[in-house]
Amino acid sequence: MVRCLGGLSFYCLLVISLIHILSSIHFRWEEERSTDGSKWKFLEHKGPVLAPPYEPLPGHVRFFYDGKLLRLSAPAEEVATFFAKMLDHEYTTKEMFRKNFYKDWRKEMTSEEKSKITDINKCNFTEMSEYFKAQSEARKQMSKDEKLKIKEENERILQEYGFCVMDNHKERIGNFRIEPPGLFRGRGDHPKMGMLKRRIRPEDIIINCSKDSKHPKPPQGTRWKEVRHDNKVTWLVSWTENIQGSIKYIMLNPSSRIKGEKDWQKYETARRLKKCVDRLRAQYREDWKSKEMRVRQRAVALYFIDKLALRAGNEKEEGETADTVGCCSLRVEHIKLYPKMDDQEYVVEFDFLGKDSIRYYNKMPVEKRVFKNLQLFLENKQPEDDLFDRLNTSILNKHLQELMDGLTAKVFRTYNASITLQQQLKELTSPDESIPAKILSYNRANRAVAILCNHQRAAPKTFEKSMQNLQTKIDEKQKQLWATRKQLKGAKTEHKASHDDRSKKKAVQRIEEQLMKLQMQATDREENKQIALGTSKLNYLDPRISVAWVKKWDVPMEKIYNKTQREKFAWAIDMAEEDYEF
Ligand SMILES: *[C@@H]1O[C@H](CO)[C@@H](O)[C@H](O)[C@H]1NC(C)=O
Ligand SMILES: *[C@@H]1O[C@H](CO)[C@@H](O)[C@H](O)[C@H]1NC(C)=O
Ligand SMILES: *[C@@H]1O[C@H](CO)[C@@H](O)[C@H](O)[C@H]1NC(C)=O
Ligand SMILES: *[C@@H]1O[C@H](CO)[C@@H](O)[C@H](O)[C@H]1NC(C)=O
Ligand SMILES: CC(=O)N[C@H]1CO[C@H](CO)[C@@H](O)[C@@H]1O
Repeated sequence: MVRCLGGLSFYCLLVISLIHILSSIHFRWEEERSTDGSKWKFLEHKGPVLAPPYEPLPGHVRFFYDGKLLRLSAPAEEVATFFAKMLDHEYTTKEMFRKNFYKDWRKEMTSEEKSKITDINKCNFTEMSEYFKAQSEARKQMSKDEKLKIKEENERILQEYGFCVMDNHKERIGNFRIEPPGLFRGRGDHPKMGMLKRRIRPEDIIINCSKDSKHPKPPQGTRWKEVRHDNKVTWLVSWTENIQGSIKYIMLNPSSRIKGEKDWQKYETARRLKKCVDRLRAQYREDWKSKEMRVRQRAVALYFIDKLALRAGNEKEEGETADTVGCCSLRVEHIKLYPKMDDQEYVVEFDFLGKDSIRYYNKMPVEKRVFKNLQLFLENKQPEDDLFDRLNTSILNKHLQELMDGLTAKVFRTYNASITLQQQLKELTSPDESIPAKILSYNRANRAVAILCNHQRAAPKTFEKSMQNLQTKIDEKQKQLWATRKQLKGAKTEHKASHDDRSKKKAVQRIEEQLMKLQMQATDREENKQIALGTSKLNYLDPRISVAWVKKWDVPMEKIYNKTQREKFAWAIDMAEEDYEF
């Protein structure tokens, strides 16, 4: 403001009055977070890196329509190249994709082009496609020097745009590049597949920064849509994408101190584990054969953490005195080995008190090498001796850090819980089922995860009573349905006015729906008797998986997340698209 008053340009006045107008508008994000107060006092950044402008194709790359050469105008050519780049992909054979693409492509054509090009099946994109393939081949063949140059240029851009100053800290910005235009893909048979994902121009972009900072400059001859100064949010830049109409943000890198984003970081770490988990597994399997006892113990402990989602040590709450253990503090008395049990070989039985004194009991067949190692670890030990005598929590945690930056036992849990939820949701959701049925499927997926994480509970005391109440409601609804059906039949035989007939029919339908909803609720409650869903939901499941699922199937968000949870996951609700993949 002070800075502005010094210059007192028209632009500054405009910005100030804009702020006054905007400050009266409340956005969802802020409403939910308002109690947190302001996120920063000073914020300065350089704005986004826009997608590079379109470079027209060289003259020798031709496009044919109905066998005849056709020179396209730059806007039409650009959109055609998006299609050409995907020509080898199955997408471009899909009817829906072709139809959506063609419709949006026509919007970019000149009227002459529109009159000439009337059938997408007569378009020949082959040369364009070949050209892009050759280009990508050439990129692979680049010399070291050329590669280095590109790397240096990227580094320069990172240094210039990749950081902001928030209060007294220089913070890394997450995704400061704006996605280039292209064709929307979507998952499965998305009805919008093939549509043109438009180029984001400065005029689409809203900038958030301090009044008294150096505002980012739009490219020469353009202007930003708006410049705002809102310290209740941590976004630096936002725009609305045209396919789903959702708002996109540029925000700080997970490494920043901002709260909420810690959560994000946690799940990003779990996603990094996803990428290297195969390597880690290969490594610990190799280590089972090590000559060193401490390495073997470490490797078996890691296997438990990976496969059983055990905690690393006994992270006791302050004042907790119960004899609880984690992986590293397991004692001989906590496991039993069975070379053969029922139909299975090499079974390990675990029985101990874990965090919060929740009993962990599990029988699991393990690999032969693990079993042999365990036998070795148990040799000449008393029941109260440590199973892993050459290991403690700090050694294990240090080892995990070396394997992957930020890796802890908890990351394995987060990874496994999240990936399991995603798989289960894919498996259990059928596209045609009703919303209540979808919610039941969601809760089932969530339950699979809770069981995996050992989030059990005793059945609530009120369980039987509340089940009975629900059953009474179901019985009443059932009677009501029969009665209404009967009336409808009666109306038909008496040739009553068709209007009455219709409203009876509607009533039957409505009651049927209500009945189904109650029945779903009963199933859900019964299945949930001894499982606590809250813990995994709040701590181990990447909320973007759930948000994406909700958006994909048009399920109301409040059926999945209650108010507290929606506040906690506001970042995910704003960020995740329906095609988000963990
Ligand atoms: C498309 O054009 C290429 C030459 O650019 C030609 O070899 C090919 O036969 C054409 N395809 C069709 C279906 O006309
Ligand atoms: C997750 O944990 C379960 C049970 O411990 C295990 O069977 C499964 O292989 C794990 N999944 C992944 C992807 O790690
Ligand atoms: C874990 O073991 C290492 C090496 O034996 C030892 O230096 C360290 O103090 C131990 N840490 C704890 C917390 O017991
Ligand atoms: C939302 O659910 C959590 C359990 O995950 C619970 O602790 C909390 O009280 C609930 N909040 C509201 C507002 O219902
Ligand atoms: C990038 C951006 O616009 N971020 C925030 C700036 O402030 C407004 C409210 O004034 C928020 O809606 C934006 O999310």
